[in-house]
Amino acid sequence: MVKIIILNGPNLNLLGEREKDQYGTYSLKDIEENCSKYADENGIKLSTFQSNVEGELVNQIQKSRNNQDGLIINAGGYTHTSVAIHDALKILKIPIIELHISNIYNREEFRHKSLISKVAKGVICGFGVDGYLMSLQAIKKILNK
Ligand code: CA2
Repeated sequence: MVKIIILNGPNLNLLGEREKDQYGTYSLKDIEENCSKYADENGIKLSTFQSNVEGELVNQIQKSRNNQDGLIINAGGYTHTSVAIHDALKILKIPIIELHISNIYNREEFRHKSLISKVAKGVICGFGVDGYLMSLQAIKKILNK
């Protein structure tokens, strides 16, 4: 069974509550339940983690180096600023998918730069919350090769 973790960064705990035109109407709980269903049907042991705190995300990334086969991360606003998250991800030897609900390249200029892309196998962005399932499918395909 492959082990995959989905990490979500700051403010993503508020999904479905505000900015619905940008991020949709589903809550993070809805998304995680949907991903868990897919995981159960596809032989994936799925873990999920959300934090608004940069260091907690770094801790979780470090833990993943010994007990996960793949990692999906929507680092939220830290995508564009966090050297610490970039450095923690760089240590991992497992495939990493960078995920964004919105298309960060057709938004404000400050969102066009990602510190995560450099250490990610690939990026899924702009497909709304469907991107979470797409990321799971993509990482499963990489791991089954
Ligand atoms: O599109 C994405 O997934 C982002 O990672 C979301 C981040 C944003 O800073 C990135 O540039 C792109 C922000 C997440 C904020 O989520 C909210 C959800 C509901 C209400 C308010 C914010």
